[in-house]
This record gives sequence, C-alpha cells and structure tokens, in this order.
Amino acid sequence: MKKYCIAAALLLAQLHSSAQSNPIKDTITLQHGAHRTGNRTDADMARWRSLRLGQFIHWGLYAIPGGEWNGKTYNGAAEWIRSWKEMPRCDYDNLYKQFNPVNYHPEQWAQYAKDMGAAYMIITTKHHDGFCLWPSKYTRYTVAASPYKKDIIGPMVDAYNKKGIDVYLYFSIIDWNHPDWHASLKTPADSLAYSRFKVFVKNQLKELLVKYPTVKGFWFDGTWDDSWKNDGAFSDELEQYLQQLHPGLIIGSRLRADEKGARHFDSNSRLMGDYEQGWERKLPEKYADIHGNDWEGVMTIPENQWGYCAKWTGHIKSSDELIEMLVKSTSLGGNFVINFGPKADGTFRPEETQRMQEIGNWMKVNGAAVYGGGYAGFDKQDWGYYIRKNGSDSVYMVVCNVPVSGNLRVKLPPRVILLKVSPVGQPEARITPELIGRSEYFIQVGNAPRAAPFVLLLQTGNAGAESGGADKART
Ligand code: FHN
Repeated sequence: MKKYCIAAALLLAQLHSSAQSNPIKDTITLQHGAHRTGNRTDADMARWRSLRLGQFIHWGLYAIPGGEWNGKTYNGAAEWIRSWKEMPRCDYDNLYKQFNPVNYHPEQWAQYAKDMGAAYMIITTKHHDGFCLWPSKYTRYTVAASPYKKDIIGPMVDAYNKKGIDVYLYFSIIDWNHPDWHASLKTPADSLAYSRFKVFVKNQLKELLVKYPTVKGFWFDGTWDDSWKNDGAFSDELEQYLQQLHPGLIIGSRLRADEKGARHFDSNSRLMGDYEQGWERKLPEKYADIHGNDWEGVMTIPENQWGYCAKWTGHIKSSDELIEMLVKSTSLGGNFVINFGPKADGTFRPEETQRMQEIGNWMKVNGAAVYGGGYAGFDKQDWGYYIRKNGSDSVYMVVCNVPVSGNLRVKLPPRVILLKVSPVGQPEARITPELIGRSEYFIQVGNAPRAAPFVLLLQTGNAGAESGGADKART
C-alpha cells in the first residue's frame, strides 16, 4: 500500500512540475502560431508589467457629433456613428473640415494623466474611420487637411514622456476611409486591393515608429474581420518586422491570427503577442482565468462609450468602482487602463477630470500597493484583494468591504509567517493580529465608515519546512 502511495505521489509531483513548465501540449503543427512559451522576460516587458495603471484616450472626428446627428441620438458607441444609417457617410467624411481643437493642450492632458497616477497612456492614432491624428504621408485623410493642420501625436508623445509617462499607439486595422480596405475578400479584385491595403498598413506603422521613436508599443484593434484573420502569415511577419525595427516594442494579442484563423490564442491554445489583450470592459474573476499570462484590461467609465458622447446613459462608474477594478487587476497580475473621450475642442468633460483627480488622490496615498504589484498567492477573502510587491515578502491588503465585526480574516499559505501589520505609509504604526487558527488571523480594523478602499501592509517571512506545528489542532 505504502509503495502505491509513494508511486502516486511521485507521479503527481511529475505531473505538477511538467504542468508548471509547459502547461500546453502542441497537437497541431503551426508555422504562424505563438513563437514563445511563457511571458517575455526582458526589461521592456518588466517595465510594462510594473506600470499597472494606464490612461486610454479615444479622440478623433467622432468627437464632433458626440453620438448625435440632426437632433437624433445614436444608441451605439459614439466612435461608431459613421456606421449608423441616420448619419450620411459624406457628412461624416467631411467632418475633418471642422476639426479644430483650439483648446488642445498636450501638457495639460499629460498633467491630468500624471495627477491620476497613470504610468502609461494609449492614444488612438487612427480609429476605424481611418482619420489620422498625425500627418501621414500615405493618405490625405489626416489632421494636416483639417483647419487645425498641426500634428496631434508628436506634441502628445513629448508632453507625456516629459512627465515620465510611457506612450502606446492605438492603431485600427479596420479603415472605413481607405478604398482598398475590405472586411471580407469575395473577388480576386478584392484580394488585390487588400494586398495593397496591407502595404499601406505596414508603411503607416513604420512611419509612426520613425516619427515617434520613444513609443513603447502598438495597441492594435479591428483585427476580427475575415480579410485580416485569414492571413495569419501577414500578421505574423508584420509583428516580427515591427519588433525588429523597434527592439523591445510591445504588442498585445489582438494583432495576430495563426494560419487557421485563430486569434489571441493559437490553435494549440498558446498566447500570441506579448500579453493577453482580450479583456475589454470585463476583468478576470480569478487567477486561474489568466493562465499565467501577462494581461491588460481596458475599461470605459460609462457602459460602452470610448469616444466623446454628449449624453452618457446607464451606469456611470464611480472613482471607487474604478479603484476597485484597478486593485483587482493588480492582484491578478494585470494592468488596468481607464478610457477617456475628450471633446472635439480638446477639453475633457468634468465627470472625467473629476475621476482622474479622485483616483489620483487615492493613488498618492496608496499607489505603492499598485505599481510593481502582482499576484500574492494567498486565499482570496471577501474584504478585498492581496497584492504582492515586486515578488517580495511584502503583501498589501486593499480593503474594499469591511465586515460588520471589523475583523479581516487572513489565511497564510503553508510555511509563511506574519511578521508585522501596519497601515500603508505608516511603517512605525503596528496592528497586532489575533491568531485564530493554523496560519489564520483576524486583523481588527473597527467598522467606522470609510470614504474609500484602504490599504494595510503585511511583512511576511518564511518559517521553514517545520513551521505550522505550533498551532496545529490536536485531534
Ligand atoms: O470597436 C472598438 C471600439 O470602438 C473601441 O476602440 C474598443 C477599445 O478597446 N475596441 C473596439 C472594440 O473591441
């Protein structure tokens, strides 16, 4: 019997270690699948992973109608208004003649982002409408043809970089303005046109990297159409081309498809690109949902509006809700990006500046728990989220819901001991935890109402293999 038990234990240990090093078995031979197992380990990716809070900006011609046309309100996302039957195409395509954001002050934008605590930002250089916020030499449909005339992107990159904020460029593959763009290729003429379109895309991307060499990555979108996903070889080569051109460049999983048309994850379930980019307006529930991959979640403040929409309807997320989403993302090892849609004149609506300010006020006190934070490996408790600092023994508790008893339950993993508990930013102050069971404690914080989530810092240590015996139940 003992022999069988040892054999079973050895088998389990073997299975566990192979699951850790190579959790997926490739069953399909792919030339254009994932080219890496596990996360990137270089310094650029380590930096991305430590940033945790980002600012997304959707800005373009769609900010002019702001979700309304001829007195009617569009029910979809404001940046999609061109696809609405009530909006004549030629009206939309002539909006560029009105684009004149005289109140666009990139330094002010960067200051808002800095005040919020954003460590990176993503700007729509070109959304699905095809209008370019930079003076591209490959199309006339750019800011250069508008009354504003000047480049939007260059001064933005400089202003954000000056504040220490990394810039990523959003780029839509869908381009409603380009005659050669097609969602699907039905005829040989379509295929020919689309091969010209792919050259255009490649040229524009190279142009962006050459013009704005400090950018850290591309944020691709609009890659779900058959025309794009049925040419996995092209998206694969394009990704490699861009990364050779700009070493360290970060590209999420939306760009690629494999040769079988699988997106994000190849046909062997391996992640393509540098991080999982499918978390849009939703977040993973638990650590198992992210399969050990780097990931990022992007979130709107209203339900589904990215570009400026004059009338926000439905639930509008409060700063506290966004803060909770941010810490939840950090606790699950991901980055969290909050979207803003400035008005056509270059100013932000007050609901947005208010949230940037409030989130920033919270980050000024508690940001240490977020930057460089990651999954702690502790059992999740109902009061909130654990965040481990840079793989160290310091673990933050971000408390979002205090139980009526005021007791926060903490259950440590085997062989971990609790050395010290203190409120964040007050290393001298100590809270004495009450041992309530084997490696289990109550931390008493009282139940006075709190204005926002608060943070405690746990210093933990390793008790060695023999620990845990002292408080073992004698049954
Ligand atoms: O269609 C777009 C949408 O307008 C917006 O840009 C979001 C941002 O993640 N991406 C697309 C939908 O997935």
